[in-house]
Amino acid sequence: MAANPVETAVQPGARKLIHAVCSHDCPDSCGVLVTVDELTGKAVKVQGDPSHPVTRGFLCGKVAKYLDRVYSPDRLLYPMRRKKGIPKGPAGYGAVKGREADAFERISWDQALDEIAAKLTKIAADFGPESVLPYSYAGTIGQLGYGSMDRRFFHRLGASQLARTICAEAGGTALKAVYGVKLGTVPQDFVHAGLVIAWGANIHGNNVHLWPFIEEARRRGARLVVIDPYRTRTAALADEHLAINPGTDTALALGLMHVILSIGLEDHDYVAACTHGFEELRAHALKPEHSPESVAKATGIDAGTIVRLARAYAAAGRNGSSGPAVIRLNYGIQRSENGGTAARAVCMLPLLTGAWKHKGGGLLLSTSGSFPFNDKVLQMPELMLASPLGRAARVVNMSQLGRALTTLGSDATDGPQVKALFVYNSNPAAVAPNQNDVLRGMKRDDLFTVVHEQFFTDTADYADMLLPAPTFLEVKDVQGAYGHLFAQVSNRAIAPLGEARSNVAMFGELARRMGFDEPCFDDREDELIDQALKSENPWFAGITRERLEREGHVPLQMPVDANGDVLPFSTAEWFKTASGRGELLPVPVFAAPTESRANAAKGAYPLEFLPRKADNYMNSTFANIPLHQRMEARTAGVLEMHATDAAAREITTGDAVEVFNSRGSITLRALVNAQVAAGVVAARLDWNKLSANGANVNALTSETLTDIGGGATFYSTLVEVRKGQADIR
Ligand SMILES: Nc1nc2c(c(=O)[nH]1)N[C@H]1C(S)=C(S)[C@@H](COP(=O)(O)OP(=O)(O)OC[C@H]3O[C@@H](n4cnc5c(=O)[nH]c(N)nc54)[C@H](O)[C@@H]3O)O[C@H]1N2
Ligand SMILES: Nc1nc2c(c(=O)[nH]1)N[C@H]1C(S)=C(S)[C@@H](COP(=O)(O)OP(=O)(O)OC[C@H]3O[C@@H](n4cnc5c(=O)[nH]c(N)nc54)[C@H](O)[C@@H]3O)O[C@H]1N2
Ligand code: SF4
Ligand SMILES: [Mo]
Repeated sequence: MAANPVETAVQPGARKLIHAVCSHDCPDSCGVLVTVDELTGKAVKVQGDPSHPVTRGFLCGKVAKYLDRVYSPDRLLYPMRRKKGIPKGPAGYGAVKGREADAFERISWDQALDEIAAKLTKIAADFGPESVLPYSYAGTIGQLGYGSMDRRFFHRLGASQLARTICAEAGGTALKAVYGVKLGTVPQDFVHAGLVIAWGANIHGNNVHLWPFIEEARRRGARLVVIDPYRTRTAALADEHLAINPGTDTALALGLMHVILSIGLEDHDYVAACTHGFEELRAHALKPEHSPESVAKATGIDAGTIVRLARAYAAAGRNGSSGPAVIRLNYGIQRSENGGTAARAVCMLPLLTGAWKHKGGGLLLSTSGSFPFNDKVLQMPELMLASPLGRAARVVNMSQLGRALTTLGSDATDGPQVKALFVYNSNPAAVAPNQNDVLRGMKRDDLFTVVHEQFFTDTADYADMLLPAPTFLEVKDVQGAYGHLFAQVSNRAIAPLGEARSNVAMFGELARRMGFDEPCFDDREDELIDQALKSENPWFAGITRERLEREGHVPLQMPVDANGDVLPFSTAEWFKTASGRGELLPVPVFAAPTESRANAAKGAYPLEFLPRKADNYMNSTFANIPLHQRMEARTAGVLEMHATDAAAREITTGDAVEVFNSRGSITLRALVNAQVAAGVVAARLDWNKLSANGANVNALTSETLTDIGGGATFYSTLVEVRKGQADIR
């Protein structure tokens, strides 16, 4: 239809407001209002949606200045191919920041897609389709961008499947083992709590939209207790900080149970109605090895404190004067060798006290199970049967990428060697554990690597083919959340920059070049959103694309009690376990991580290392943005250590230090402070190429997997530290 020039003429200065959703890997999934200049089509402002009950009109420090990222001069804007003869890795451009493009030549999308299709077709024919490995995580958590057309593509190809374990699998599996479903306390209801325990949860840094509800609860008299080996911003602002020894949370949870059960503070009626295995758990928890005195030895928290916390926890919500106890458990607890068991043990605590019965009580790890998105229709795993494999493809664990790229295929039983790596939504060169093996694998000349990215990340340095990706302002998507209960549509606010193409469009077009002729590869955003929302589950009743487009965010239709409140696990109907109850079996057994001081105190690497997330970055995202670097300056490139450990090594603040173990070595600058206890040291995740010797904290972490869920064990890492020779930047 011809445009009417009168209607489409735009007045200078005219603005429109578009509702989008922050797609970063954060529990808060904020509603974002984007102001767009209609004449230029440029976004001029982002703000938190004031009408969203959890966003409440503000954004975190990382996203408040988002236009710095969207319009960064460093954005990847065109497809590029590695120049012939240029080696992979930062050496390819002389490792000079800003010279990355020198290693590549610009090509058209047509050329790029044709070449990638030809390469993947040949590799699949020569080595079997499982020699292609997709690698993606949560660059975007929009349903479509995270996993829809990409999965269809790789399923139809017969590529290896990726087990996406790197973040939340141990804890998520643990939560489901106890409750059968990933649900938790409604975040807005935290205002009614009388005791908030942040357990392995850096709320102020990683989940800031929960904070105002906790502050409100504290104004009404609640206490905040933080259980974290590191003195986070959250811990510094709390009423009490318990600096637990890393990896000992199972012991603490059992110690709390010991006190509660020995005094008989459990809620008998709730336990009888809603749990399974109580008598076994009770007998186990009451063993002497779980007494406060024994637990104090393992955890480093004194016995009196354990008794006090247990009593306060059990009493909360019962005496009428204060609100109930709520635990904000987060994934920090499960990045440890026995982290799955630890999460399971903590998840059992509110089952003993019946905290779930009260508004604002219970536990929140993730609410993602509340969103019945139709992943099966979005991802179509049945396409694997239409692939040349004709069966389900092998599964490769993303937390062992180094192994996958360097040793997989050497044994006839584990399938072909990985010959093609297709990376999107992720920066594995920086975020995957055991980095030296990862990079050794990525350097392989016989590995064909495609990277779909917004920036020249550490992973882009190893690409054969680089494709430009959009930010969330540039694509339409639908999103749930793992920290609230609102479904949202994210509208496209601005046209993609340069030649950026969304994950959906890119994989759809690549499928055509590969000759995949199923109609599903024609689906685009609106069709996929409709499919995602098509659900029999009543919690999605009345939630349609049109409604989300109109209203921005819509609350899930969750069951409510007589007062209209959503109280998960307040009654037995909520549990989705095999027993139909809160599952207390098998009883959680404490074992200190193999790689911890408890087992290696006199070994070569005596210090426990916390390779942490930065408060002002999102994993490795934002690490290259100058504004964020300035916000993070105090701790970037720094090793935080206790005075005792520093003195023993003749180290003082400002010294260059080498942090090392059998896997690798990095250079940092010492900061002697009280953020960690003696025996523990901490540093931040950054880009390798922005770090002093071109390697970040993951040069030290291992590919050991968690006890449950096959997750990564970043926080079970032993190191030694010595004063460095060289002066560093
Ligand atoms: N600013 C910012 N926000 C983020 C992210 C980010 O990188 N930066 N990342 C996002 C992502 S991907 C995720 S998964 C979430 C994660 O959010 P969180 O689960 O809060 O993540 P972590 O920071 O890994 O861990 C939380 C805390 O656990 C502590 N911890 C480490 N080991 C142990 C232990 O053995 N026991 C106990 N009790 N605590 C321990 C750490 O010191 C840390 O302060 O945050 C999201 N939000
Ligand atoms: N040492 C240590 N390592 C860790 C952690 C830790 O705490 N310590 N945390 C772990 C955890 S919890 C997680 S979740 C992982 C996170 O690992 P990743 O998911 O790899 O996270 P990011 O580093 O944020 O990288 C995401 C990349 O996706 C890109 N991206 C964003 N949107 C899109 C898009 O629409 N399309 C495409 N193609 N790309 C896009 C971004 O530019 C960014 O470079 O890291 C893990 N690694
Ligand atoms: S990163 Fe989290 S807190 Fe920040 S804007 Fe995005 S969803 Fe909100
Ligand atoms: Mo994560």
